[in-house]
Amino acid sequence: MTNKSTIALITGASSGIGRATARAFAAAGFNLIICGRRKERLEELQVELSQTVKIFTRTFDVRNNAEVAEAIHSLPTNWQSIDILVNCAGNAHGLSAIQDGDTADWDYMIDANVKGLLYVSKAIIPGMVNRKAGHIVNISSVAGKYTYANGAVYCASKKAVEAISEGMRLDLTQHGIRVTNIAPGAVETEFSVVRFKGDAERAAKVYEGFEPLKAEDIADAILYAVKAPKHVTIADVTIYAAAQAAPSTIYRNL
Ligand code: 8X3
Repeated sequence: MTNKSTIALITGASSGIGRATARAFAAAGFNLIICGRRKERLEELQVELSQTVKIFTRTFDVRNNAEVAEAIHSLPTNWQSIDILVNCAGNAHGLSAIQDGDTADWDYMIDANVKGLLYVSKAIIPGMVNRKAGHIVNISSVAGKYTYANGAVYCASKKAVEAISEGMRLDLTQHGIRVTNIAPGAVETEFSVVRFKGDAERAAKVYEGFEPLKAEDIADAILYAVKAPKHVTIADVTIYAAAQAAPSTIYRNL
């Protein structure tokens, strides 16, 4: 994929891995459609990155299929040929044993992490199929590789992302579309603050005693995957912090 007129759409671009990916892609010269729920944050990022490349923003909640379809289908003609889709929107809500789980948290995770990813993809894939080109990067998690205690529904949502990535690759390879699944381990972003509903102290403990991944570490891998030569598909990447061996196995200096 050449840098010149590459258009990438990133969901969840207002923070964390999505925002770091937007910055990495802008540095690589890609024009960007940055999407998220938080308009002001997207606008701040737009101001920052529009020094380098063309930036278009779209504010929507991936859980709302009508909003997603409207936001994507109403893109100006010169923004419609999306070359790269990065499905980054999604989060964890709560960390509880299954018997104590909050059904509103379950709905949020399934609706955003699974159904939201599908809604956005559904709005973009037909254009890629018509153009016989494209690259989809789905942000999964090591939680999609191994289930951990108190994380059944989050892990289930990420296992679904893994299955969707495989299924997309099976269905779309023949149409010239590459699919990359990236599974990060412990990345210090707003992830744990959101999971613990704003409890920053509890969130900070998740990353205590070791050097966690940064959002930029994941953005580097995403950029590597999309810049790979056309005959190469980076299918699946799992990324841990050096001190982490599995989701719940972290060697800490405490
Ligand atoms: C984020 C990684 O291990 O907290 O998806 O679930 S983990």
